[in-house]
Amino acid sequence: MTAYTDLQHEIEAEIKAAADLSALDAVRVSALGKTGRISGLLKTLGSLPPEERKSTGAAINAVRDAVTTVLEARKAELEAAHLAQRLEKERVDLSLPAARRPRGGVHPTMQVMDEIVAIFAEMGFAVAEGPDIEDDFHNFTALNFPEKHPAREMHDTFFFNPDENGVRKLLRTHTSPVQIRTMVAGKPPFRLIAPGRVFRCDSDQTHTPMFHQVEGLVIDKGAHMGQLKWVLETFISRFFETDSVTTQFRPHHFPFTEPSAEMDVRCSWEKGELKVGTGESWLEILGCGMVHPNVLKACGIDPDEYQGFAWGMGVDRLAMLKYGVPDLRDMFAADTRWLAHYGFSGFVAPNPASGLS
Ligand code: 2NL
Repeated sequence: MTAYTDLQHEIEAEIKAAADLSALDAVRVSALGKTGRISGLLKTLGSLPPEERKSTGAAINAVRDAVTTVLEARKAELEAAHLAQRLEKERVDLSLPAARRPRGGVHPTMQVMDEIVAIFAEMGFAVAEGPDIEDDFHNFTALNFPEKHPAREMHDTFFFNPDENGVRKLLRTHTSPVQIRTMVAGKPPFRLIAPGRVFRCDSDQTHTPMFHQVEGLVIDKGAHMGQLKWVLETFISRFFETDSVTTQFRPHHFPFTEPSAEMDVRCSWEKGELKVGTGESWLEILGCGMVHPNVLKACGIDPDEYQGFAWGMGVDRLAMLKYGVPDLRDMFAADTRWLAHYGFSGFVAPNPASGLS
């Protein structure tokens, strides 16, 4: 049986020499595969005299079994080596510090926007959104702006060039059109806020051509100014995280509300730092009023059945006040050093329960 022993040794040597799993599989196929060397030997059995078949068959099977055993052992060895190599290569040391501190952060305007949304959402207000590009009807006409109102003029509003029908679109100057669209599309009662960017053709120390606003609207049968006062004072108390909120309402004028007011909160400035709640100063926070009957009519709501109150506030200014940003123009300078100082973590969403800031 030396011929078989030689073959066995030859194959075993090849198995040992196989450097990886694919080389080993090639050896397996060439030895044990359908047309492999050992299978070839088994096929010769039929041509042997019957008395030799049994012993020769047993001898070939013994070679096959021996080769199979060596093959399995080498396979296990190569697999273990492969796994060890992968584990070494893909090793992660979880005790290492992060490679780099995360760059960027949540802009104070967006932080405050999220805080405002969180407070009103908890009070049961829905959040509505709409397009930045608006038309005359939703931005002005439905809001009871007289045809010749100065806010419609070029110096306040960014108008687009008129289209082929002479209709000119514009960049919304407030988020009120969002509420108009919501009222036109739905049925009262409404209780919603509309956060978003707004645009006015105005740029100086206290004005940027783009800024952010949150407006609020309540439409219901018995809505009244006492509720407006409660909603706004509750908001101020949560936003500035103080229990002692004193407000004053100064008469004002907006085309879309009647009566209209501006609301101030009592505050003090100590070493340039704002404290809301107590003090001798008043801080102007927002404008508000009872929704003008003409606005309700423009939205298909009967002013004899429903009434409402609304308000609007500038988010960027509130962010500056709450977080001590001194200059409005830095807010939109896109300076990453400024953001590193004034920015917030993107991993902590404002929540009235766990804390706003
Ligand atoms: C301000 C004043 C205000 C409103 C916005 C409003 C919206 C509709 C109907 C009536 Cl659909 N009113 N919004 C009301 C009063 C004041 O904003 O100084 N914003 C920065």
